[in-house]
Amino acid sequence: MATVKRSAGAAGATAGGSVDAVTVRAGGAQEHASAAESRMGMGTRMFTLYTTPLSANGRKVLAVCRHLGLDPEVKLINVYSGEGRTPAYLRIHPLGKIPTLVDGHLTVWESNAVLQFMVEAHGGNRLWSREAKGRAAIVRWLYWETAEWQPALVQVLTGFVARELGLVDGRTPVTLNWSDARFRTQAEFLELHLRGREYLALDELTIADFSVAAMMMYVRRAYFPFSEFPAIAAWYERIEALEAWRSTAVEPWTY
Ligand SMILES: N[C@@H](CCC(=O)N[C@@H](CS)C(=O)NCC(=O)O)C(=O)O
Repeated sequence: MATVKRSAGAAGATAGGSVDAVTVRAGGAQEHASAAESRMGMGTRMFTLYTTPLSANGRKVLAVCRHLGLDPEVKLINVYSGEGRTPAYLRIHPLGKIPTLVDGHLTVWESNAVLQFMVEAHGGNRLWSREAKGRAAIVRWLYWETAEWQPALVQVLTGFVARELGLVDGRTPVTLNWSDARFRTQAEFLELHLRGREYLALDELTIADFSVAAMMMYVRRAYFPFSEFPAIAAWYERIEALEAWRSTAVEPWTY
């Protein structure tokens, strides 16, 4: 979520959690590159991910890595405790946001652009499509996620997420307005699309599913009106059943 305020110390200790399942290494890049290359085959280039599984945008890239069996160097940046604002990190991403991927001289920010780069450059086009029409079917959901779905959910969830991360006084009242017009417009759109479908963009799992599911990691705890949206509920259960999804969950988002 983009708008949760930072507060020194909050939630920092939880950043590790089960994310070691996606291989967290703070060691030297060269050393890790050789190890990764020997595991992944000749010619596979190592990359570095700056991220945190505490956030939806951060977790989506970790889950896709896990699903594809990619083994990047992961540097955990807890943006909620100010780690995105250090001079060292601001040199990598001047906006201080995560996730950011660095591959040689290339730096990629924006989580959905990171997903696209990972599947093309490192994932053998799995969770992706080699056809222009297939790619268009996927990419429209990536844009929709950034432009419509995430902002709609942020509007409902910001106070709640801030409280759960310990960024605001625990006694601050939190309103979860699932009647919010902007949310309902987008949720009804998603619900209609998912009726009769297993996955969002194609007949198989793609990065569109990981992207759109990412913000859902907050909602089980936040009384999302699943009974009104049965197709969303069934689809999200399919995502939750994925090992890649489960293994990248950390407190407080572990249900
Ligand atoms: N649209 C961006 C949003 C990135 C973003 O706002 N990340 C949040 C965490 S989810 C962040 O780093 N916030 C810290 C800050 O804004 O200082 C993406 O999809 O990557």
